[in-house]
Amino acid sequence: MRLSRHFLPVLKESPTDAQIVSHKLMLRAGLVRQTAAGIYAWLPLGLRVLRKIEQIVREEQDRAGAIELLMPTLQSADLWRESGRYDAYGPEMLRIKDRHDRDMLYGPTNEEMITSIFRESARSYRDLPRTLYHIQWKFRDEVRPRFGVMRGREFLMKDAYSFDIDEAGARHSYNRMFVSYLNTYARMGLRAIPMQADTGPIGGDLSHEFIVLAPTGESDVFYHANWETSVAPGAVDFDDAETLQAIVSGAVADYAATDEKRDPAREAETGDALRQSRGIEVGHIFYFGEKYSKPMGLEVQGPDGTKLTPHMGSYGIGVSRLVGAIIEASHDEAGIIWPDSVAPYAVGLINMRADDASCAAAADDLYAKLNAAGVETLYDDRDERGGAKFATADLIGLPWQIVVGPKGIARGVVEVKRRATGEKIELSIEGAIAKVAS
Ligand code: P5A
Repeated sequence: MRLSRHFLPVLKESPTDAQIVSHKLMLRAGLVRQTAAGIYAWLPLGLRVLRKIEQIVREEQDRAGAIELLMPTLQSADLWRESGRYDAYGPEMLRIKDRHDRDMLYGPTNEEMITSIFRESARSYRDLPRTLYHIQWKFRDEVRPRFGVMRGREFLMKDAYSFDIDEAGARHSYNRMFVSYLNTYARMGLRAIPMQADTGPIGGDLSHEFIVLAPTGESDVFYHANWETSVAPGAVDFDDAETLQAIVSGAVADYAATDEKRDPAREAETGDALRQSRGIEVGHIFYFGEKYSKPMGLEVQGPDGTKLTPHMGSYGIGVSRLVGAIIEASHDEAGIIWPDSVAPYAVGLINMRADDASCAAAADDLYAKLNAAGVETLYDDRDERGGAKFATADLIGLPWQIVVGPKGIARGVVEVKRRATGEKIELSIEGAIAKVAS
């Protein structure tokens, strides 16, 4: 994409209404614009990042055996009356009336809707286990929407729902998602620590939050120092219950909890390895058994002919919040530093001298070659000073910068800079393409 024809409204000044660095950078780099309190439009660059994150989440859900569908954002209040949550949910629920005066709502989550969909077609234990998910916008009328997309009112969530024949099956599904989450965040360059957590309005007695450590995070957290060096489990056998149990109980044994669940006994056990920090909740998983299936009358025929009520869990990832969380975890004074896996483009190609014919021809040629090699490139072909182009490139944080200047071109070389380290090397055109494509 040529920057001269793109829509990338960057801001020179730091916006005063933004308090935390990720929010400031998202506005400055032209990723989002607020359209109402806690509601954001995704501009082209931000949308590309959102889509990359969404795709990683999707691939890892698919790998964990979950099946994608898409449910609507608007829901009927009657569904929520079946579970008893319509009144219980409180003022965070955006309640709407249609022209026939029927009560509707903009979904804050989908436990009721998925239970009713599953109820219509699941007949026997052979229809279990199943985990279904979608990636869809949610609305929660937060009292204090703040920090940009971190705590929005409208936000994008991946929510998955598992249906199992009994509690043991449901715990297995829970564990499988647990492991899959660690891999999902690792692919985005994040270390997310699973922590025992409260279940709030979703319910149930088993729940973990996934927390990215950041000084600007909204949660107070406690964890074992081991989590600072732990790595994602990688490819594990999801169907081996023992392996899964070892990973999940290992995580819990290594002690991590949000503030509400802080336990003095565990603290004594952890000793001087106890760490306190602030963190961003990028995911939350729940096991709640029959909490929705029972009142909503979801039943299937068991192997012995008697009816059984499936045990359920739900699993959320804050897809739009992750954009902010990744920036909190990866930036410097000059701007964002995107991990390769979620970067809006892999390369920022900079023509230092738009007024120099040989420079422009070389940059055009390199741009064509990068495209042909399948490298996602943002080509800064604007009629601007080199300095302004460098500042924009650092601000928007593409992993690689390739700089085409008159002196280099005379010698047949360009400069390749790695945004994360600042390391610069001179390479031939072919060498530069090979470097960024690898
Ligand atoms: C799990 C999936 C649920 O809603 N029902 C379906 C369960 N869990 S949750 O913890 O309430 O939300 C899941 C994740 O969504 C993100 N999130 C938000 N992101 C941005 N702005 C908000 N206001 C917001 N609220 C929740 C979080 O990442 C959370 O972990």
